[in-house]
Amino acid sequence: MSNELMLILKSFDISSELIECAPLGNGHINSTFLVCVDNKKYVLQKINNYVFKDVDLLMNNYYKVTEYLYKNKIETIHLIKANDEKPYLKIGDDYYRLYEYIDNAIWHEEISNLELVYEAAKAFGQFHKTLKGFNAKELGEVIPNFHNTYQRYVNLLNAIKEDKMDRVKDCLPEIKIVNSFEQDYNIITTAINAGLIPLAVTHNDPKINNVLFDKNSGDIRAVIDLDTVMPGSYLYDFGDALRSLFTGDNEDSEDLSKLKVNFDVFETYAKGYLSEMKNVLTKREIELLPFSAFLLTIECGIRFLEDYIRGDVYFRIKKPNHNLIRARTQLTLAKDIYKNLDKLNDIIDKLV
Ligand code: GN1
Ligand code: MG
Repeated sequence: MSNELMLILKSFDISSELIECAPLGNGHINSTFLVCVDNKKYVLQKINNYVFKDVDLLMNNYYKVTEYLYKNKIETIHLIKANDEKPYLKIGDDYYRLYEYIDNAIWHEEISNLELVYEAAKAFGQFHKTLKGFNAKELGEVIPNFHNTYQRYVNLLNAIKEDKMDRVKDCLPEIKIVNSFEQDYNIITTAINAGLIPLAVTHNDPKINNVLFDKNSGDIRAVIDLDTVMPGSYLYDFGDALRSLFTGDNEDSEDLSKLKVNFDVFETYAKGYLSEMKNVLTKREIELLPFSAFLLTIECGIRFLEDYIRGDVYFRIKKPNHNLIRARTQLTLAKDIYKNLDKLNDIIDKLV
């Protein structure tokens, strides 16, 4: 057992004998471990403080939201407080959090059937609906302008101008695609500023693998990965969930023909989400549901492209062109969603 790990656990008041510590999950940002001590299981995460500049703010959000969910009888992550009563631990420049492992639960990396899509949509709908009672203004902005697509675009333009790694020459077609949608990037933020869309508590990483299901019954258990919970728009989560479902395991694929709208998935997700949120969403939000899938997808492409141009400083990569490959998949998908917006709007019209 490494001394560092022992010290960390001790700071969370756990001094029994460690049995096992193994990597868990496959996020791009934090490092996550399953830690078994005596007969209890915990999740230990080293928080990436390059990505999350203000860990104290992040962990305060995390704590407030999980407490609120818990009080409202929604199963959630139970953070263990460190010896100084903070819900995280700082050692030198490193930050850690520890929480109880949610046992007898499974998650799905991919969707094997539409029922699962429906359930995941319901889980995020339930998350939104429950947190509607929580004032979003009580939360800090973990990553400022996280889903401000226009700002993401400006960041990309700056990276292109600087071109420090001399990589712009490798991605001219991708830059051209991004430029062609410039007029669409501020549609949601404009509606928020005009008061047509409320500021709400949003998850901001609504992937299928962030929903835990009961191992035996298959019922929804909890929504996890709460790092990016912050004030935002319900549309950010709706759009990003569809982006991630349409992408499936093709985020790294060089076969771009797979990056397409799946109408059944869209309809099922919308159905599941609206079963919880139909009476909460405003007219403008409902109108923008299909558009949000496009916007969040192109935004993700913009982010990967910017990171490729800057030299892969944000997203962990496994091969040299990884972020450019990721950008290509997301831009291809975004174009396909855009092309099909009328059909997607018809689906929503039918549902409401
Ligand atoms: C990052 O680490 P992971 O896979 O949960 C990113 C998301 C992106 C996603 C793309 C904090 O999430 O915004 O959509 O990669 N998270 C952060 O795969 O930037
Ligand atoms: Mg995540």
